[in-house]
Amino acid sequence: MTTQTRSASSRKAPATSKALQQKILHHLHTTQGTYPEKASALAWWEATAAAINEFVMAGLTDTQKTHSRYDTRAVNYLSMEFLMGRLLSNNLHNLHLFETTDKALAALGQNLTDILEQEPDMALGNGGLGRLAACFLDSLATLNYPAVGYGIHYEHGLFEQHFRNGRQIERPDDWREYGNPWEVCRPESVQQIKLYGYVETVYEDGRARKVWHPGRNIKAVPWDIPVVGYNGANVNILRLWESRATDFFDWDVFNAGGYVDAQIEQAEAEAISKVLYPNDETEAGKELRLIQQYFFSAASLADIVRRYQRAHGDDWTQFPKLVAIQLNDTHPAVAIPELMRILIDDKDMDWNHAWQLCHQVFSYTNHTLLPEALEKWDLHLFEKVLPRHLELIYEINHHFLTEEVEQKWPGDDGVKSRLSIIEEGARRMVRMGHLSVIGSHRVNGVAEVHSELVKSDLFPDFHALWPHKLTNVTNGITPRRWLKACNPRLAELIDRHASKDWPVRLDKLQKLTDLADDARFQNAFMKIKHENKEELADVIKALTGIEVDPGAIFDIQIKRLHEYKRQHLNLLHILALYRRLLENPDHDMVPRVFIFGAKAAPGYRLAKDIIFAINKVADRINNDERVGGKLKVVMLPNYRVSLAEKMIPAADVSEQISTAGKEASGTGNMKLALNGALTIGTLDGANIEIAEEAGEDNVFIFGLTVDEVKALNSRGYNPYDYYLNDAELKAVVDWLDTDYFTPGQPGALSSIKHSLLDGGDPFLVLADFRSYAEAQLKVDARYRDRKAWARSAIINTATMGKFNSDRSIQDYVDRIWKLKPYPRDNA
Ligand code: CR6
Repeated sequence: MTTQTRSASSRKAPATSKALQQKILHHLHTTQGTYPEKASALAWWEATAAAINEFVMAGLTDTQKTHSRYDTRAVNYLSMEFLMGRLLSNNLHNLHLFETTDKALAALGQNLTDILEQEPDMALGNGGLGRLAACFLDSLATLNYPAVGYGIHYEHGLFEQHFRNGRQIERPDDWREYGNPWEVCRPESVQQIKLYGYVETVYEDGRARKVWHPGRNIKAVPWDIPVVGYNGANVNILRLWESRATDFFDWDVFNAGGYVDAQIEQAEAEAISKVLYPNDETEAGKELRLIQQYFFSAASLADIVRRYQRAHGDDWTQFPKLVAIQLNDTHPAVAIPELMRILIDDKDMDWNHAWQLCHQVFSYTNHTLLPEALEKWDLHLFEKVLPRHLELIYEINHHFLTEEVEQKWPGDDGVKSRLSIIEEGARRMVRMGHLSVIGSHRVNGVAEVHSELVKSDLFPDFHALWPHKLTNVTNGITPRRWLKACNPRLAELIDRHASKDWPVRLDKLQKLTDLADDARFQNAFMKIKHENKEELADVIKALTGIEVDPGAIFDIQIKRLHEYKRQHLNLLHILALYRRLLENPDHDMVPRVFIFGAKAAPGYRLAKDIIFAINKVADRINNDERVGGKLKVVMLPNYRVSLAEKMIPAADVSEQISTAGKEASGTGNMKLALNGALTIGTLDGANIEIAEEAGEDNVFIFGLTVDEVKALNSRGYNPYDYYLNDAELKAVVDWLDTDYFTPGQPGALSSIKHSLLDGGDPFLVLADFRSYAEAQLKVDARYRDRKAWARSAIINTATMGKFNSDRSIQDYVDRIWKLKPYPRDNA
């Protein structure tokens, strides 16, 4: 057996369009119970998905057989979020069935593009962290690494966003209201999950044993979503757990007239997987959230242990050789004490042996330095929900502090209290980050600068204690979804000018740098960008009624709405441009369309106010004749993966303007640059590495650096210093206080001004404003030189090879997971 990724030429020939046509018709008849003249677009989508599923399932069973034949080491990727988006188009591309299906449907009088639009996004995540998990699954399958994604089968994914009078309104997302053709329920792998109750110490054979008497039992039902690798590679699974009431509910209560109580119990059990918490980067601290975390971690571990024991029984020697478990942020950190509980309480293992196994299998990825996102649980809440786990955490902590910390820093109580899993204070807290670091053999950050800050600022004592534990794996994105599938014209141009295997060897795009000055190639490249902009203009018109000119610069900021991401910095600059145009209608600027997409956490007031402000400013500017079409502002509603796929190929400018030190990595920055957008950004997260790859000439860097931010903050930052010394800045900030953008409602936008001045401007918006505005002038100047712009755009596409998520996965494999690839038999 070879351990290489299969090349394009060695894969089996895909189906003919005739054969596919038959399959689709067959499913239209037999699974949809309808016929072509009558079928709705949704039925066509279902039938097409069912036809493609035949190939998917064949790949899945072959992969599973291969894994069990070779008893493979696998990574289990535990994540509360998987932002998968739509699957049909992706599966068609990865199976090389896109054109064939297009033809097959055309012969049936259907249009594939319209049919693809029927699929609801699988939005089981908030943003970057969840989308990263989805890209990683794509790469793991493509590289033939044995892997299982484990998460939660949320009934409602991230809320649907609507605007009412410019304000964000949330509506529940119902992605599987009418079923979902990709998922397979696996009743044979159901798990029972315990919660609440108390712990009893029983003495047996002169030994004390702990017995947890749970107060509740919940059933965890697994749903498998196949993850199709590119080029007929492996098909792995994403296993999502749904919560249900257990079967052993109390029939006596039920019969005694407790019908309603029984129903309530059922509703409570089902609440666990009911809804995704819509907070990006903030910890909710709610009991239900802790239960969600435990629920899916415990179900996943039980499944991992079951799979292991099926082959190895009670021989635990192979466990760390076959099992790697990655904690995607601290959300599944409770898996660490849960594995200890299984090994010690259920499998009768001694502490040291159990801890050794634990430590060998777990590793943890940190995705943020923001204090509000570093999870801590109130100790009493934790004890109520997971009494046995709290005991185990105390014991882990005791061993750690008395053995490791005391050894290194004898008698130092300061360092002990800093490193303790338990935070002492008015309310005692369990620090999940500490637990994750202590229980893992490797901890990584997600971009170079972020990983350095994890070492120096977040976990300096841990770094001193274990200098080799902390490492970096820079994030990546799958070029299959984020170039091949979403930007077919550019993909085709690259096929012709670089090499055809770029979707698995993204570094081969480098060849395009040779063509960066070639006038014909430049024209072809820019023509594609223009066509993509025309398509996005149609989408904008359809969604908002706003007409935009594809000849203008399309300047795009897409990401969650957060103060640290500074959409309001972008907004202040838009106001400055508007003001310049009002003061001088002949003001010379390249026409620009600022396009936003962003959801705000429903409870995040200021973020919602910023959305409102963008919408109100957009209303005013877009309807002001005086700007002469030079300026347009668009906020697209309900930003999500499938909308990103339409926006990214059409971007000229990519806004990556977070306060330095705040954005751990960013991954939208990579997608936009790969599709030929020029970044305007701070030296933050992966922007730094993007600038290194593309060259500083091909990006527009501005603003304070991480060190300058630190220095300014320690000197004492006063936003008034900037506000009072920059007339234009002062004017636009003050503008927010008038009713110019909200006629009849003065003060409707004042919260933004307030946060920037009396609120202390925690993200240094005013400090970076001037440097940002100057960088924007450079963007304008570069765009006037069409050749120079085209050159930079091409170089951006050409140099993004590093950000292939295949490279990230290979880094994880080399540094952390130590997996071997196993191409499936029969492929
Ligand atoms: N919000 C980071 O903020 C990073 C992703 C994936 C984030 C972002 O910079 O690219 O993770 N962090 O690593 C968290 O979700 C905690 C994010 O998506």
